[in-house]
Order: sequence, then C-alpha cells, then structure tokens
Amino acid sequence: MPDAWQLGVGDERARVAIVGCGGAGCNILRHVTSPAHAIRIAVNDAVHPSMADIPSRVLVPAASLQAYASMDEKAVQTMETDEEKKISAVLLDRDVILILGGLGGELGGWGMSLVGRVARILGDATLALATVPFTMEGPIRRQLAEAQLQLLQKRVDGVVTFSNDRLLQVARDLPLTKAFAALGAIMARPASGLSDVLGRADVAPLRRMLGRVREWRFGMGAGREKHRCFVAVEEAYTSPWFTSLPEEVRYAVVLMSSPDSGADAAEILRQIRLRSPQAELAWAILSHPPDDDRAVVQVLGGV
Ligand SMILES: Nc1nc2c(ncn2[C@@H]2O[C@H](COP(=O)(O)OP(=O)(O)OP(=O)(O)O)[C@@H](O)[C@H]2O)c(=O)[nH]1
Ligand SMILES: [Mg+2]
Repeated sequence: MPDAWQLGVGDERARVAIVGCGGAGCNILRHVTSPAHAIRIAVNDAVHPSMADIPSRVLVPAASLQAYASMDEKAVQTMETDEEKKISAVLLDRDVILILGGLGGELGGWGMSLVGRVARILGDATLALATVPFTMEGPIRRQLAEAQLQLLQKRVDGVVTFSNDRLLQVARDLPLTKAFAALGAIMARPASGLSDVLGRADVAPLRRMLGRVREWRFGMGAGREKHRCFVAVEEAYTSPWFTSLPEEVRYAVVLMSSPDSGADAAEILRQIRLRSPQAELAWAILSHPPDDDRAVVQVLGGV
C-alpha cells in the first residue's frame, strides 16, 4: 500500500505566513483564522476595506509585477526591486507560505507569482490557492488568468484552483458578494487548517509531495451520526471543485476533525483508500470545535 504519514506529530510548529494578494486574495484572507505561530499579510495596491483587520500590509503598484514575477529565481537570485524587498521583509523567518488570490486581475494574478519567487529565494515551501475567473468575465480575462496560472505553477510548489463558474453552481441564488464570501470561507479552511497543524518536520516532505502535482483540487464534506465518516468523505469527493476521478488521485492531503477523532481517523482514511487506492496520503487531525457534532473532512487531491 502507498505511504500514509501524519502531519504535525513533532513538537516544533512550522512558521507559516498566509499572504492575500489583490482584491480576491484580501477578501479570502479575512476568513482565515491563524494560530499564534502563523501570520497574515495583505498585499494590494492600496488599503482596501477588506484589509481592515490585517495589520501586516504590503502596498505595491500592479504595473511591474508581471515583469518582476517572470524573473526565474534560479537565474536571478538577488532581489533588487522595492516590491521584492518589501515582500521579503514581511516573509523573514517563515517556513511555509500560503498564497491566496484571484487569477485574471492585474495585482493578485501576477502578485501571487512574485510572492512565490521571493519565498523560494528565501527557501520556503509554498502553496497557492487561486480562483479562476467566471466565463462571463470574457475571453481576455480568461487568457490572462491562464498565462498567470502557468507562471504561478513555475513559481510555487503547489497550486490549488477554485473555478468561480462552479461557485455559481453552489451559490446559484446568492448575490455575488455573498457568493464570494461563501467561497472565501471555503478557501480559508485549508489555509487555516494547514497553518494550524504543520510541523517543522513536515515542511520538506510536504514540499516534495506538492511539487509532484500540476494542479491540486480541493473538496470538503461533513457527516453526522453513524455514517458520518462515509458521508463526509463522499461529500468531499463530490464537491464542486474536486473534479478528478477518485481512482486517479495519486497524492492527497487529508485534514479531518470530528468529536471522536481517535476512532474516526482510521475510518476516514479507510474511506479515502477505498476511493483512491493508489494515493500517497499526508493526513492530520485538526482541533474540533466543542459544539460541532459533525465529522468534517477536507481533501487536497492531486493526479
Ligand atoms: N471567489 C472570489 N473571486 C473574486 C473575488 N474578487 C475578485 N474575484 C475574481 O478574481 C479576479 C481578480 O480580481 P481582483 O482580485 O479584484 O483583482 P486584483 O488582483 O485586485 O487586480 P486589479 O485588476 O489590479 O484590481 C476576478 O476576475 C474575479 O474572477 C472574491 O472576493 N472572491
Ligand atoms: Mg484590485
């Protein structure tokens, strides 16, 4: 059977930075709860209302981000630009950088790659969670998003994409701001969970695993009572953003929480194995809110 390893077992916590880039990134960042050993950073062109409770802010003009982000970190290892210096100043002493943003705009779309470049020069592991524009935003924006995604895949260890079109399938009757808030809350879950659970010892193996997959997908589900583990895993695998075929998943990061995590962990992993027998698993048990009677399963899957 392929490997399964538990995250967060060692004593030392990984020092995580969660960086929201641009309008979408800062909106998502608001929903992230960060533990004491993690910091939240907002990167944008000006102070927007969404950044109100994020004290750590980096203000950069959007204009040059594409050019700076395009510099290969192996070819150009020194950070000469003000933008890079500002970003590296807030990322010092970190192990893992989680990057949030929307593809298709000018700031976040390129800014995420620049953060990736800086983080890599600093030697950190990186994972980006990025939205993909609505089809109705038009072909120009979609082409821009595609070019940004290709660069991002070169600059960070792993990219998880969330299509905004699929957001409308889930939140069909909501006004767009509410739908954005709903997706922001969903995207914040793996960011909060990983920053909470990752240990220093996890950084290197997780980085290797992230690097083996071109495009990661996210799913989340919850179940109650007797069949809670089955229901939670099934719902995660049928989530709108989890579009891979279960049996093709070769790598999975599984974050779970339940009122009886001792007993449920084994059953949740068994349910994952039934669907994805070939997958190498990295898994963790998250702290569980006392008033929640559900088993909740998050899966980052990669083929
Ligand atoms: N899910 C979600 N998507 C968003 C949100 N805001 C924007 N988007 C999407 O993200 C893309 C980029 O938009 P922004 O993040 O506002 O753009 P930006 O990075 O600030 O760049 P500018 O164009 O310079 O403002 C848009 O085309 C939308 O598809 C949000 O709050 N939630
Ligand atoms: Mg903007």
